[in-house]
Amino acid sequence: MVKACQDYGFFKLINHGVSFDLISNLENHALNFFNHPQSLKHMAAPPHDPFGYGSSRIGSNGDVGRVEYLLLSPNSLLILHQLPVLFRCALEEYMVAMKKMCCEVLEVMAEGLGIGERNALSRVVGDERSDSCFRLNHYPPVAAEEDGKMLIGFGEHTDPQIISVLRSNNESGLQICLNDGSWVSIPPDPTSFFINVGDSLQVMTNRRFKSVKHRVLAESKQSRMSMIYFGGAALSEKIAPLKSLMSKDEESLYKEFTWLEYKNAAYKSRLADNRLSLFEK
Ligand code: GA4
Repeated sequence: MVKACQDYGFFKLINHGVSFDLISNLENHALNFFNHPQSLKHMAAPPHDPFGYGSSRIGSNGDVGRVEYLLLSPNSLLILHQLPVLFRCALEEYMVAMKKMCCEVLEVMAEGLGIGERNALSRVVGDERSDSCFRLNHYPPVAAEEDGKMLIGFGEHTDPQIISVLRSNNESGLQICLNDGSWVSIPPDPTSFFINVGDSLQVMTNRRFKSVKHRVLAESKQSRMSMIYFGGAALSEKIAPLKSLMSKDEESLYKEFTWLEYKNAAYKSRLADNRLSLFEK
């Protein structure tokens, strides 16, 4: 796991123990939601709020993609009462399972990194004030006349949080960027999860782990759906290299900042920007 995070910032998680029923129950509710008419879906989009339903636009700085989505936080779930109760229950249950899984993965990572304190990373995401969010992305099928064109579903970017846990249906599209700049397609696997190292974990490991650049191409003749949990820190948490990981004379490669500061900067940026460069020493 440590080697994968160092070399790619990405790996596939198998034998994760999350029940398939929990996953497919949420998937069914989500597909049902995306099958509703556009006008109805837009009712689940509070104005000036990144959360809720969105289509084509990603963030508020001019990025677009061939995707529609629901972006949620545990709190926004309470406000979006337009969503059916059973859908909200499925979302809540899934988010709880993802938070637990993020913590387990982060504990294994800490152990692999040789950090004595097993919860040095997991306590940040496990904190009850942690600012995590969740995204359902629905990529419509590509029409025959569009076949062969390179259509961008979700443009290249790194995730700002600590780790992200992605699960998709059996349709392709996800690609990750390797060190040499080449793009590699990730074969879909609906029974597994894919873990991305985010910008915050790159900082917490003083660049031992790499925040992975990834994107989604719209290339499938069936619709692709992915669900991603972004495990983040509490707003007031200082994002800095773990002392227990640093060798004697090692210095932090980053200026000090809180997750709130990083998040504010991220929300002002364009999707493909290198957000960490602002905080490098
Ligand atoms: C990328 C990872 C998550 O999907 C997200 C995205 C967020 C958004 O869609 O509102 C951002 C993007 C993401 C980073 C830069 C800004 C903010 C869109 C955008 C252009 C929810 C997140 O946390 O950062």
